[in-house]
Amino acid sequence: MKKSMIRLCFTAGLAIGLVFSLNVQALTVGFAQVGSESGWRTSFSESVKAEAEKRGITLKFSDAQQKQENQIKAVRSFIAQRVDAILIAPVVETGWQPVLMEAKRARIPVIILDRNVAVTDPSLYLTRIAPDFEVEGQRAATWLTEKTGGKCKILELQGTVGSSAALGRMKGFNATIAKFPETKIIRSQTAEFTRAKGKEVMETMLKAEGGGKNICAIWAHNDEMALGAIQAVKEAGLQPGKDILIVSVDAVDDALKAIVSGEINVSVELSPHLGGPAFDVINEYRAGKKDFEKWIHMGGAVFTIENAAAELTKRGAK
Ligand code: GZL
Repeated sequence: MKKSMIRLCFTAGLAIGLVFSLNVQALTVGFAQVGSESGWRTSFSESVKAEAEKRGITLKFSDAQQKQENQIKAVRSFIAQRVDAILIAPVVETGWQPVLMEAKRARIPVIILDRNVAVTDPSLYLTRIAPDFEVEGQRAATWLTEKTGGKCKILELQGTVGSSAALGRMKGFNATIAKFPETKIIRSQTAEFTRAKGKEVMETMLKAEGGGKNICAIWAHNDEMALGAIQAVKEAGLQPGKDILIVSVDAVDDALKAIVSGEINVSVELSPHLGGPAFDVINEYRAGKKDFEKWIHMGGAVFTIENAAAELTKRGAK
């Protein structure tokens, strides 16, 4: 082959490589986030933004203030702006089919992050990157039944009504305590995953239970509500973590600190670092991959007094 031909092929190859690398990097991604109701959610948002920055991705971020109609509006806006991909962290499971069909018609790939969507057509999104909420509930209940010998009266603070996080954690926790007839949830109410509502609802529950001396444990679907409940327990003259056990999920820094101080007994971790896996999927999709696992699991540890301090040091959050 003549030298000129070789040079031409080499130059062409370089040009294609350059276009590909620019194409992969020059991405614009829309992210419809739930809101900023919890420390975990804030860490999740910050992690996605930092990952986009690191990868040179233009991220269009929308905070829906926990309202699904705002999320749907944001997704429609991303479609109108012809973004390269859309990330959705759905506040509740239902109501997503129409807007996901609009994204599909616009040939814009969608990735579901964290909570789930209830749709009849799984082709409406590439994949979902999320923890297993039922396992989180099971792990919380297992710790509690082992700690109490299967005899415990529980007050439950539920997360956002209709969210797969609340539904899954409830299902997993209840299935585990069902094996222990003397372990019962005697009151259960949503506190919407927030600290303020967690305190408010727990104040009411403790009053209704004559001050709470008969209560063995509080099961909170996230740390924010647990941290609010702790304030109510203290105001009732009881010691959280001792008079009333506190079991929670998320393992945010504030909860680990509360574990170290003995005010929370256990928190089941879920990683907030969902951005990296999501951007990897988008790159793989743009490189031609079409068949993705419909659920990429994100795990976490179980933190108690035995390992919380070491985790805070590891996170540099002492
Ligand atoms: C669970 C996530 C929940 C967190 C809460 O993955 O959806 O929402 O547990 C947050 O802190 O509000």
